[in-house]
Amino acid sequence: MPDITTAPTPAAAANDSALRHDWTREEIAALFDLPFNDLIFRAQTAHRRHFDPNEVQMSTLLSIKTGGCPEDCGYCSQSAKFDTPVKAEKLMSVDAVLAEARRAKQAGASRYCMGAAWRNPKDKDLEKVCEMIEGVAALGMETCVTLGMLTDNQAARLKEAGLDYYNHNIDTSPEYYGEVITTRTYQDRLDTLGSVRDAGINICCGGIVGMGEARADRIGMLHTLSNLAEHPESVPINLLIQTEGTPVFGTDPLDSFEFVRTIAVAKILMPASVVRLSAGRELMSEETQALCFLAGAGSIFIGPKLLTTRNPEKDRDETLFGKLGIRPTAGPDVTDAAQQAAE
Ligand code: SAM
Ligand code: DTB
Ligand code: SF4
Repeated sequence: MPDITTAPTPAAAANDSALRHDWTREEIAALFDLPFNDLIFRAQTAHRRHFDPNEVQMSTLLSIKTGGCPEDCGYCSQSAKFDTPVKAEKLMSVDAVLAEARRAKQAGASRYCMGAAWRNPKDKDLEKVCEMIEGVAALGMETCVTLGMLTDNQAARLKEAGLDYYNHNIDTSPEYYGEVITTRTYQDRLDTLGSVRDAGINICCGGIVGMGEARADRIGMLHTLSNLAEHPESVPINLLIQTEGTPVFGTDPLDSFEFVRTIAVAKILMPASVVRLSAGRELMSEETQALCFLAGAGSIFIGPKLLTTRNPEKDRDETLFGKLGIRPTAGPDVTDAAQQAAE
């Protein structure tokens, strides 16, 4: 029997509490290579230093402007470059968005995330999005938007409207990026993240796995994220949802344990960040999702739809959370008067 007080794993786990921004690819590769139990133990230990392990933050997504996007992201159902079942629609009205947000709040979401299929927002459209942000915040929910690339001024305008989080993903490693997207560069994405950070908005930034990339690319993606000057507050790890007509359609599915490993490594590298078990839960077993929570996933999307694809139904999620004893993280408080005015 090994002496567990001197075995390398608990000692290594003790060192995982400090926030580092100088991870090397070799160190990240070594984490991916750990025996599964050692990796999950370290990730869960790191998670418990910063979070209640039985709480999961719950957000709901809405596509406020669907389809017709000029970008060519090879995974996306909303690109105008591919023939997919998703048809282009106009930007939704503020009232319609707020009606959906109220429903999401009643269903238990504490954050409302609004996504638009734009390369970048026009200033006129940004004003409408600002009204949506103000309306959602007045309901007592946190706000998140993902609108494509931003200028410094646009980021400052969103901050002024009270935006809590901006989602903008690097998607994959710098090396694999060009295989998936050609219409904007990795540096474009980092520049937008810089504008969001400078404006004082929390960053939600992660990527997609299961697009045919190698483990080296998952390492490269997490290397970029963990070596940012400040870690993103939220790190969504999306499992590719395959849509017919997109270039990545037909890619071999990623092994579930490799997905769980990606969550665990993200948690060890960025222990104070909330790692989001993002797209792909609809395709996962209860057991895989439970392993993701054990690996340190601290947030999910709830509600039957993501942007254009399905997410697990409420009943299925409630059954799972009941079996696991998972509680939703509480949302922001607003005064009763402000809330009544918004309802
Ligand atoms: N148009 C904006 C942009 O790309 O910056 C915002 C919306 S976009 C749909 C937000 C993110 O969703 C993408 O960066 C990508 O990481 C993720 N995503 C999109 N389609 C996906 C899919 N089929 N499977 C998994 N994740 C996906
Ligand atoms: C993120 O990283 N994942 C979400 C959110 N940010 C905007 C989007 C997932 C989209 C899944 C495919 C769809 O529904 O179209
Ligand atoms: Fe457009 Fe965003 Fe889809 Fe890329 S991921 S095609 S930018 S909607």
